[in-house]
Amino acid sequence: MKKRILAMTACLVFLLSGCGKQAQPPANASDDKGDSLIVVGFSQVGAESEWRVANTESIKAALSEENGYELIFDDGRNKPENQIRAIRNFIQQGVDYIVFSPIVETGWNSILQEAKDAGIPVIVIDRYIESEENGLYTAYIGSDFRKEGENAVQWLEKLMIKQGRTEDPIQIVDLQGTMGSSAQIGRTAALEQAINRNANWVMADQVCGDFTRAKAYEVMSEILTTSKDIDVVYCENDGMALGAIDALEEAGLKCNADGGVIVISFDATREGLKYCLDGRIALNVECNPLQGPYVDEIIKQLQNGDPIKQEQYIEETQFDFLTVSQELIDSRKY
Ligand code: GYE
Repeated sequence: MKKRILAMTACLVFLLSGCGKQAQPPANASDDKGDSLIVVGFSQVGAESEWRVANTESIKAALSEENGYELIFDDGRNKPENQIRAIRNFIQQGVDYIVFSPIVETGWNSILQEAKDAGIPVIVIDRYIESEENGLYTAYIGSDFRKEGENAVQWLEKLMIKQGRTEDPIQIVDLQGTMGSSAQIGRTAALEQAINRNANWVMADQVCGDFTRAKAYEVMSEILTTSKDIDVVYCENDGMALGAIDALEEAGLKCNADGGVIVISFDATREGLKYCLDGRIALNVECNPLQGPYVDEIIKQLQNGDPIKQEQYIEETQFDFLTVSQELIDSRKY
């Protein structure tokens, strides 16, 4: 940390004097400040969704300079190889901590071993890592995606019973998130299991929409060219729900839980909840992106040598077209 800060300070002083500016920082002020800042490298998945943007903002706000941090942010642009490169750079720069949201669950063992060998604690956020060895990361903070999926399918099971639709086939389309990501794996698994236990539920189509509105619109439009006999579209995030609704409405279908196509979504961003309020999304299962304060707390605990919780799952809820309200949307932070 020291070396980097000193080099940067030297550069800054050089630039300032070169420009002939009078106000130079007092000799040691910047050094003192630099030395006391905790340097964190943050490797983010990308910017594929509203959820992701809110997640990035939350980490940036919590790990701010005023709060004692120097944050080095890297956008992985949805490619694991970019994240590996970013983490390797963080190690070379000698950061104090690495915060890492893995795009997919596998393929991280050797880079995490490099971080471990360098003595840099890694805090995994949002999605999980399937690691063969224990101790390759220090802490995890995120969501229970399997539980989110379970909440969604249980809600649908209850609705189907209420509507007396337990015999006629229920045609379900699953728009999946990025394949191999924990959010996709958990949410898809819950739906597949529910289809197995409900004799009249049919997986009409299962396609990857990559967590983006554009891709979901494209794949949903394609599906609709072969069949419009669809009862439920299970969208594994809000962006994809919006894309699917664009395609469904364009094809002349209505999206609602009362005789129309039942759209289920995850995230419960403000935009997603607006669709829920007008009934176009029937159910929106919350996935909380505001993980910055949790990361800050863990780092502060590690700094103080206090015990930490190794795994933390954030509390989440769900909203349907009957329980959502304008006040709730207005009070939403993302
Ligand atoms: O649901 C989706 C995002 O991993 C929980 O990734 C996250 C998911 C989220 O792009 O919108």
